Amino acid sequence: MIDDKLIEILLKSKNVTVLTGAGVSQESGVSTFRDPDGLWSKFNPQELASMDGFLSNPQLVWDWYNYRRKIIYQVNPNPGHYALAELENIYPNFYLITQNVDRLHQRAGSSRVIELHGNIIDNYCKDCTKEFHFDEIIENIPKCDVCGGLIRPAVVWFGEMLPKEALKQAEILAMKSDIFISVGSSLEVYPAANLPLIAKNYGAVTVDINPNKSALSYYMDFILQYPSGIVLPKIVELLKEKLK
Ligand code: BV8
Ligand code: ZN
Repeated sequence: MIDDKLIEILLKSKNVTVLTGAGVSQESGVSTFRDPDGLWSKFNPQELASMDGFLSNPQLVWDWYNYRRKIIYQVNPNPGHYALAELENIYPNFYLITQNVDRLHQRAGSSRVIELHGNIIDNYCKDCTKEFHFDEIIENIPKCDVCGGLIRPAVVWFGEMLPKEALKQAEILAMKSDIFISVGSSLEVYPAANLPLIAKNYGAVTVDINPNKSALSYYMDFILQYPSGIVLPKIVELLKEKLK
């Protein structure tokens, strides 16, 4: 499953960077946008996850995020999340860049996490950006108590800029990486999908962990077509054996 050469390279690496996508949460039961669930499959996620979609039907978009929040509140991190948290203990210069909004990495113990697309737990007012945290699911879309504006989830929608600081830090990490590992991402969403290319251009060894091919698999030095929940714990186990 895992090429000895990859383990050798990992053992020699100092700056190890991982970029995760929705696939890493799949084994926790958080399906990606293409939910088999009939309720949402008739909507195009790219429309729902956009300001236009929100403005044209705020309650529908709010319902969609509530549907996803309910799932996230019921699931747990999987072995892939925990393995990534372990890598943080093995490498002082390990960083985790995620496109995911479910905060499962943090729940698995990862602390050096860069969220490129925000998170689905927090909210803020669309007009005055006041932040709102709700302990339970609010069925009807709430309004800001300061300016009356609609409250929205703290995610980055399609067509919205990514948080500047997070993107800058991610690009610098990509440039500095000895090895850059993409896990569970189709690598179709930009600018996140630029990161493995930046890493490669700056000399990193690149790895793609995805049971299917991603948009950039053919660029990668190593392709591991297995579920992340299987292969990441295996990599950690092999590293720990060698580091004993
Ligand atoms: C921006 C938060 C400037 C919301 C998300 C035309 C060409 C190129 C780019 C563009 C274009 N038109 C517009 C753009 C820019 C656009 C973009 O990239 N569009 C793409 C779709 C073409 N990007 C943006 O809009 C970004 N902003 O660029 O601002 C700008 C402004 C205006 C106009 C242009 C530019 C903002 C992007 C952020 C969007 N927000 N999420 C929410 O979640 O509701 S992105 C959303 O998609 C999620 O974050 C999710 O992570 C991501 C999907 O990507 P993946 O994570 O890779 O997930 P995916 O489902 O695709 O793939 C999962 C993979 O897992 C699969 O490959 C599968 O095989 C694998 N898998 C399955 N099981 C497992 C597994 N892997 C491992 N183990 C398993 N067990
Ligand atoms: Zn407000």
